[in-house]
Amino acid sequence: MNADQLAKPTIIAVVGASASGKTLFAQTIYDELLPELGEQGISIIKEDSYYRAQDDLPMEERIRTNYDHPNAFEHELLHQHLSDLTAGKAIECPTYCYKTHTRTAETVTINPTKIILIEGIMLLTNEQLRSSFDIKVYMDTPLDICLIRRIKRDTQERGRSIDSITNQYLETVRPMYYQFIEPAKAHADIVITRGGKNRMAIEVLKAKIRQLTYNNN
Ligand code: UZR
Ligand code: MG
Repeated sequence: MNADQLAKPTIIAVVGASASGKTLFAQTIYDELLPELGEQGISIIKEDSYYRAQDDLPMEERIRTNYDHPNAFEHELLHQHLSDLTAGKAIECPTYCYKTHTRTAETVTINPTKIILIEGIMLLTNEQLRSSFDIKVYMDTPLDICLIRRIKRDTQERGRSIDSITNQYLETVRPMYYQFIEPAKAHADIVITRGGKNRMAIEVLKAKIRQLTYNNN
């Protein structure tokens, strides 16, 4: 085994409000570096995949779950999975369905890689998780822009009505943002303005990832 295979991976967390551009930002970096670094070089994980399974709850109760609270996520499992990847073991990542509000039967195998990108709203609220991240990036997108994006996305991709989106927004998304997400900005190393298409921010992260990959620092 060479030094590269023994090297501890670098875990890069991308956090911020719902619909702030986390997925777009992380996915763009992943897509642009994958041809160069290969599947052993870089992987991507969503915190959303770790929303708790709710098969034991009827639909009326699943609808009432506060999905904008740290407890909605199985952070223990995510932490275990990051430890496994760090130890060089593959994981079976759950998949989550926003329409049925629970996990599907499938899992996705993720192999250990030198660079692990992970994105989600509550990643910095958990101390154990926080300490496993090497680079913490916060998407500081204004909340009104996030709301517009969320209305578009959730009607098109997550099967929601405008009424359900706006009710959820006032009841949980907005208050929980101020309670949990915005305060976690203090833990970030890098704060990104203007959302997931901020080209210079993407290039800066890509340059850092290349440096970590080729120079190991
Ligand atoms: P992102 N969410 C749902 O709407 N339904 C679910 O079953 C699980 C999650 C929403 C959640 C949160 N909130 O704001 C958002 N609500 O998904 C997080 N209400 O996902 O970071 O991709 O926007
Ligand atoms: Mg997302």
